[in-house]
Amino acid sequence: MGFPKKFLWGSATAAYQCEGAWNEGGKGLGEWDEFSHGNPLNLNNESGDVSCDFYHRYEEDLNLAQQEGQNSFRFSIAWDRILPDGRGRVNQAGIDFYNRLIDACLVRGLEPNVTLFHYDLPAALAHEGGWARRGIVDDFVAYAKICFEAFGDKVRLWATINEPKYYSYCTNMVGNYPPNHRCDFDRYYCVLYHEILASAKAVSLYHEMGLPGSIGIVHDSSNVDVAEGTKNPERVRTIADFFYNRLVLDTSITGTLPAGLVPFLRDEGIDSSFAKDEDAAVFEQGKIDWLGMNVYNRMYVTDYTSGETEVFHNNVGARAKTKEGIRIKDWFETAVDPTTKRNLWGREIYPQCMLETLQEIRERYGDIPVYITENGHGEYETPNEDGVVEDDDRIDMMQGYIDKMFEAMESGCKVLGYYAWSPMDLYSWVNGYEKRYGLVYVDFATQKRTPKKSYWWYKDLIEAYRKQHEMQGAES
Ligand code: BGP
Repeated sequence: MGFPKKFLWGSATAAYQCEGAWNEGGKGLGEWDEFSHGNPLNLNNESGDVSCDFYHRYEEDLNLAQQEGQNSFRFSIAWDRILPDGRGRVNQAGIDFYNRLIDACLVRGLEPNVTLFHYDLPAALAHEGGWARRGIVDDFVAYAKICFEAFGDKVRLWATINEPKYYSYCTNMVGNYPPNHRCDFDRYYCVLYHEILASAKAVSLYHEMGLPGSIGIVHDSSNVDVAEGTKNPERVRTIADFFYNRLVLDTSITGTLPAGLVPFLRDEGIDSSFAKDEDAAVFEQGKIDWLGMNVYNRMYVTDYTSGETEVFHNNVGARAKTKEGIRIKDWFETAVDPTTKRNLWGREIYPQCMLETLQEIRERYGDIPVYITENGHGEYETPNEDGVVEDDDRIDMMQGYIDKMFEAMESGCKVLGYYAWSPMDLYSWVNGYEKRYGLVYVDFATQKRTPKKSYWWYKDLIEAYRKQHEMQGAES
């Protein structure tokens, strides 16, 4: 495949994390609005109420992205702006907002890459059981239909759901995202399954509607890397892969549930009654056109040693020393590689996972087109005396991952785009605003935007790619 002539260089956001305007424009209440307004598990006591006010300032942010040389912009639609009650009554002001946003992208040469669900469930649906209720599948498809009808003539890149696995993991295992269930395996698999079913139904509807674009799903890339010295490497790999990847990837790409998953769950005493025979046809008809991969880290695992099931997670940054991971009794546990760097929230920084995850996708699933829909680095940051953030760590980190992406492309992986998370600083789930990811610094008190050093690095990188590959007639 090599280097495509038209590569999408973009950046990615999500509605709740950047829009603000939580109670404007006819928006309904979201599960995250409720969580952020007083739940004691909202550890940093922050909310997306205002964030970087993208709802009002999107033109400025898109101008900066355009001037940086980007040619695509990833954002999500807030379900509760379109359907304030989750279903039924449509909010025209919400439709109008996203039409303005899409037009503003197009006029700047930014291909909109639009995600339908990025964690922010309407509160009305959350109260009914959220993604654990099978009926949500049809609610999601009805919402998707409204979006396809309203924006489908202009949007050519759609994603159904952002990180179904990570969403189910945080809402049901870690318990840090609402509705805050902990180590609940029944719910973890049930929510994940419903998301995948809803995604497949929406994909098949999109294809039936004959719209001029393509549709995918976004997975948080979690390639399983079994630590050296593991006694049962094959068992650990299979179980960890069932836990992290297979339900999303096998089902969305090949149209069939991963062989052996349901019997495995049954044997392990996990409720698998969510899986119905009639779903097979839905999966078969709902195969994605492309795969989005949010690449941050690998899953480095080894044999389970001892102790009860426990999740290790850090939403308070340098105030804790927790390394991210999990121990699942009798299955596997996260291994610690002391030679791998970590960010201050305890997550590995491991560029090699970009190469390994892309090669694994190609080996398993062939030439499915892939977009790196997110990659970025969270940091505490303060501008220097000239008002500029010199974010060399972010530049090093992202350059390292991009080099590995190039290596994967050279080896034949079909990668069509890369999106930096995020164009500007925005809300980081539960972490609040201290954990910054932007290429542009946002002073949240004044809403002033100032490009960081990484902004100029990304601009140069995009320009260099274009010179090298687009102008010299690389493969299209
Ligand atoms: C991804 C999410 C994004 C974003 C990013 C950074 O998993 O899709 O929404 O938040 O990770 O994560 P965090 O903000 O938790 O550090």
